[in-house]
Amino acid sequence: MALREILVVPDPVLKQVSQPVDKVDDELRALMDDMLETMYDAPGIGLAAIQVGVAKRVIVMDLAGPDEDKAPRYFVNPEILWASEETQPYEEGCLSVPDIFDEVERPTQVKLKYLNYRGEEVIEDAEGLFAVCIQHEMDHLEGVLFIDYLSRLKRDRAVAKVKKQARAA
Ligand code: GNR
Ligand code: NI
Repeated sequence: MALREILVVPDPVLKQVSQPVDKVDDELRALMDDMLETMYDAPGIGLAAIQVGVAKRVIVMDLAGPDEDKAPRYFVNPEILWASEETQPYEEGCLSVPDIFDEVERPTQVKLKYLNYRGEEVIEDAEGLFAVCIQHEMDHLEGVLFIDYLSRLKRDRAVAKVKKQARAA
């Protein structure tokens, strides 16, 4: 396993649309292992492959709290089969937009279909933080960041702040 570099705004790679995976094989599992290690190191609760520069429809996630056992999850070619009419605001952050947090409104519940680490098809309902996180990660697969839902003023300020931090680092 290896740590990979997490891309930050305004890297144009983050705007790419990721491509479907045709086979969950050992090479893809090696990518998912690296992504999980990178996510834990950051630390974050989710990571999409495009955030490490790989335009594949792959997501890793672990929503376990600091005192809980690790609970890694893997999503390949995820699709949303259904989303609730009801929406809910949540204060989001993103490893590709470090130190910026703002409220995003998304469907409260979604029904998902994806392939797991073993390449098996899974259908699952998500709510709460799981629903927030999977929708945030699936946006990355379309080149969309949570700041894209904010006003242009807020988005421009967020990118400027990240750029300034990068210069200072
Ligand atoms: O670590 C993360 N925390 C988070 C908090 C609220 C809503 C979404 C997220 S995902 C984020 C990691 C990340 O950038 N994934 O793409
Ligand atoms: Ni993100």
